[in-house]
Amino acid sequence: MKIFGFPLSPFVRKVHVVAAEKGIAVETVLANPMAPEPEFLAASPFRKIPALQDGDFTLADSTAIATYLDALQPDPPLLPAAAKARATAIWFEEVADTILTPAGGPIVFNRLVGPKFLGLPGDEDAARAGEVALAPILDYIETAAPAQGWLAGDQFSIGDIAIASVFATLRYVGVGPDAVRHPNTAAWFARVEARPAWQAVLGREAAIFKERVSA
Ligand SMILES: N[C@@H](CCC(=O)N[C@@H](CS)C(=O)NCC(=O)O)C(=O)O
Repeated sequence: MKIFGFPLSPFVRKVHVVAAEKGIAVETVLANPMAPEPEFLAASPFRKIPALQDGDFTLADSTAIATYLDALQPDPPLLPAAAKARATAIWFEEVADTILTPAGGPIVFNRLVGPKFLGLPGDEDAARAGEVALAPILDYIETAAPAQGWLAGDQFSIGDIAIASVFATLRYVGVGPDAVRHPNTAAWFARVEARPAWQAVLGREAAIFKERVSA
């Protein structure tokens, strides 16, 4: 099974962590939406990463891919069965995808992706506007982060993976939860980072970056 994308993307990281939690072996195929290879385009008609190819089956969108992986290998479940916990897990995945990423994206693009990877000048006003947008979202997550356990309750879920995946991207530009202002969030994030699946994915990611930077 192939996953197309670049590991800096929180959506790409999310599906890699889901696969790792479930013990599903995946091959990382580096894909650049701005210079798409035909194999990637065949899997992602709108040129978004991540995309997946499993034999003759192709799929794009991290939520769709996570749903596919969860159905292929239900154990461990990443969607709680109980109504409130399941809905809460989806809520946090949505917060990550539609609230946190749009706020943090301009910071990452204008301070890292544009200047360092694409040779484009960063728009510092847009990055600062992203920081302003990010602050209340981090404060909200602090109100929801549990002193113990996970965002949707006792069970680690797709909500934890989605939010932590955005934090891992934001860390590349030095923003995100602050241990003093957001102690519960920082402790919860440390618990996510201690998981073997997370460590395996982040280790592979570090190796890819090292290779690309030294190339
Ligand atoms: N809802 C999609 C979002 C995917 C997405 O926006 N990926 C970004 C990278 S973080 C992308 O491919 N951007 C390139 C483009 O929009 O052309 C998902 O969950 O996979």
